[in-house]
Amino acid sequence: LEAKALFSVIGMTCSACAGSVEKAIKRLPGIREAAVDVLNNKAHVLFYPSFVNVENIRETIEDVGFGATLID
Ligand code: 9UX
Repeated sequence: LEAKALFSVIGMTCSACAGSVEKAIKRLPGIREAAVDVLNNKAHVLFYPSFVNVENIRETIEDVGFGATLID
């Protein structure tokens, strides 16, 4: 079954920032959908928990150079 996570992402200042975060999340295994919203500083992710978890996704966002906190 898929799970849903919403992250607060700190430090994105243009839409290309959001694009690079989205691309990095989508490169992980077990991601169904990733939508990064630069205006609201959010990342919405649908994923399969048997392949990837919230901390994997959070660390991936940070590896791209942004702060990430799970909010829901
Ligand atoms: Mo936009 Mo983000 O010029 O690192 S890509 S600020």
